[in-house]
Amino acid sequence: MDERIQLLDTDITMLAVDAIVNAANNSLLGGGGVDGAIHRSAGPGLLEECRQLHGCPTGDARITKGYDLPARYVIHSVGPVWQGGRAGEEELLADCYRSCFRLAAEHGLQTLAFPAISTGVYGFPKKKAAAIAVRQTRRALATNSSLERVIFVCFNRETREAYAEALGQRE
Ligand code: AR6
Repeated sequence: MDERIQLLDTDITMLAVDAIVNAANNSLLGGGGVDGAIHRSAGPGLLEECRQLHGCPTGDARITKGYDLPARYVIHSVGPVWQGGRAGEEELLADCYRSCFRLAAEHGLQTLAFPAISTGVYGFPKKKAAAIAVRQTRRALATNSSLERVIFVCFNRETREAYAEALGQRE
């Protein structure tokens, strides 16, 4: 099952996959980090479509077209802000991954790339986040046979190490 999971050190906006996931905020109207990069590369059509969605609750996800991106779709998911771990953050982050995989299944997507949702500005501990991402991905791969490849984009070394550990690899 894990041969369908791949770690890539890259900028997620470069990937020609069926969908890239955006680590968005509740407004879905853009921001910094990966969200800013995705909106910049996709062009103004993305923001226009996002405006029609009227936001998204934490833990949920919405799908749009990819516009000028090489990816066909963008799945916007809103991760929790880390508040110390007692505000349901782990469950909310798991909800993000479940929501993304639900949309991927509904749209018959075969290739999907994730950033490390919540682990930037939102401060979620990288190792805990990677363990949650890997657990939910393994579950989705076990039930969704049309999913051919799930890429975890590692934007920095700590993120790659966290995923490698979660996948049980040694680096
Ligand atoms: N490609 C892949 N990963 C990236 C890229 C990129 N181009 N740029 C950053 N990352 P963050 P969050 C990594 O802060 O913590 C925004 O303002 C980054 O290194 O983008 O969920 C939104 O609008 C980190 O590993 O998202 C929200 O307000 C990961 O992406 C808020 O930030 C997530 O970092 C969301 O915060």
